[in-house]
Amino acid sequence: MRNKRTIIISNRLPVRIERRDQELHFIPSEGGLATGLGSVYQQDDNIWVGWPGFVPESEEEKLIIRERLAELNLVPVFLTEEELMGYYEGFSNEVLWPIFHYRLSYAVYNTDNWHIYKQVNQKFADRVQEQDLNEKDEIWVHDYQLMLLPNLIRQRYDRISIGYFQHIPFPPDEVFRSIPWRDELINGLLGADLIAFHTYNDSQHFLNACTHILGLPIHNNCLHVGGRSVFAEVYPMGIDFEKFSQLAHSQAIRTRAQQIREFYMDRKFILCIDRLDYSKGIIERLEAYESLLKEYPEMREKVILYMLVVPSRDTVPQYKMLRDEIDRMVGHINAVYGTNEWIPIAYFYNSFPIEELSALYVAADVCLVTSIRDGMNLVCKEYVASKEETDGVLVLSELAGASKELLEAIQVNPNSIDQIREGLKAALDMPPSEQRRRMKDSIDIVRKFNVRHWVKIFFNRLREIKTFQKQEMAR
Ligand code: GDG
Repeated sequence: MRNKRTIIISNRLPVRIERRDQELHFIPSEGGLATGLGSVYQQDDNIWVGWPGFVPESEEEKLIIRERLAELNLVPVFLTEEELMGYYEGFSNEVLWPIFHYRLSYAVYNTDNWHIYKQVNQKFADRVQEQDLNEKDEIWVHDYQLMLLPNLIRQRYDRISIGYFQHIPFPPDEVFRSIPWRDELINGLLGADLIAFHTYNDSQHFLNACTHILGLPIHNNCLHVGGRSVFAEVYPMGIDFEKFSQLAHSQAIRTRAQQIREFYMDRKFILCIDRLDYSKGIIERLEAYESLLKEYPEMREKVILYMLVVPSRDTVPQYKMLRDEIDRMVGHINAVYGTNEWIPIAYFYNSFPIEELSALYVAADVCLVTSIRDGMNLVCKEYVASKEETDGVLVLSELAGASKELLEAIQVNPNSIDQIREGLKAALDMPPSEQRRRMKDSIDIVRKFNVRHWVKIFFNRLREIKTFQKQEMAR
């Protein structure tokens, strides 16, 4: 009898494939999830199943990719351009993403895309089944692109342990009700034994949807589904604290941070890093920055807003419009307030290596996060982890999941331009002793509840639930 295996499943595999000089190159991802789960999927016979982020040109290329990925314990689910359009761009990003971020008017309900979403979830389930699982194995499904998968796996394996983690918010049940296929989505998740979210509110919204939409009875945070107990719980995700802390301490990064500060003439350095997304409040932040320059003219030439926006989903119409609007506003603010000696905003629509990100975190006097909705927001935690040696202040949206943990940040409502402006002003004026006191508390939290801790407590709980279910069945 073989040992127990763990199978991680997410939309994207933790690797990037590039075709250069007619050869395929495999670049491992440095993302937080990949680091946190690295110790899991790289061990023994464990695997990670997902889309490799690449559409092969031939069957022969598929075979090469499959073999190369197998060496890394990765199993690819190949998707066609049509599947990607319907499942990823269409259903995941034009229905689930806007609804789960409370943007009802952005949703585009298209039945064909829903069918493709179902078909792709089935394709993932088929690929999982080919892995020769047994009932002792453990499965961890990640995120909203795969909401139907837990139940598709459950139909084939009665007793197997299945966990699901949702990285984005879960909206109030009346918002969720807008989706025509909401019952199937909830039933899909209920195939799992443990359904986890970043915040208490998200888990409560999910439980409310189960009772108000499907009429399921709940006992505390436990649902009874076909004789099985299913738990909805809260596991706020952490970051790889050690990595960001070590980078921030390294001489190379400190030198680079110093160069950045000198380049911007030691002005007060406000940093924003986000993917291009309407949930991140980028427009609101630009309005607040303009308002700061207008209301406090003495701040002009004393500050710089360094804004890194990482390209994302820019074939979806709302994202394209957002990008145009950002271009327009940055142009407007720089043209109206800029001088020969000073450009108020340094804006980059690009992606930088992690070392450059780390140098920016070290250099920044203020990190400004203005999400209108955010499951967690890891950028603010990465900033905190980079601030053991240098001063800095975090201005954080109270509508990002991280606000429930980072209570010493200056918290603002991102829908209020006045609150963002005043939060920013307070951060810029904060005495160093207060900066250190507040940052120390935040560092302690981010260090303790890091990504490895998150993975550990999630699996511990999944095992505890399995034991509980076995005892329940024996009764
Ligand atoms: C979703 C949820 C939740 C950014 N620019 C570059 C770069 N990054 C990295 C950051 C950070 C990550 O991307 C962004 O994570 P966030 O959490 O801020 O946001 P989402 O991408 O929307 O993530 C979110 C998260 O899932 C986890 O559950 O917190 O709420 O929306 O790690 O460092 N990395 C590199 N270059 C860049 O230019 N290398």
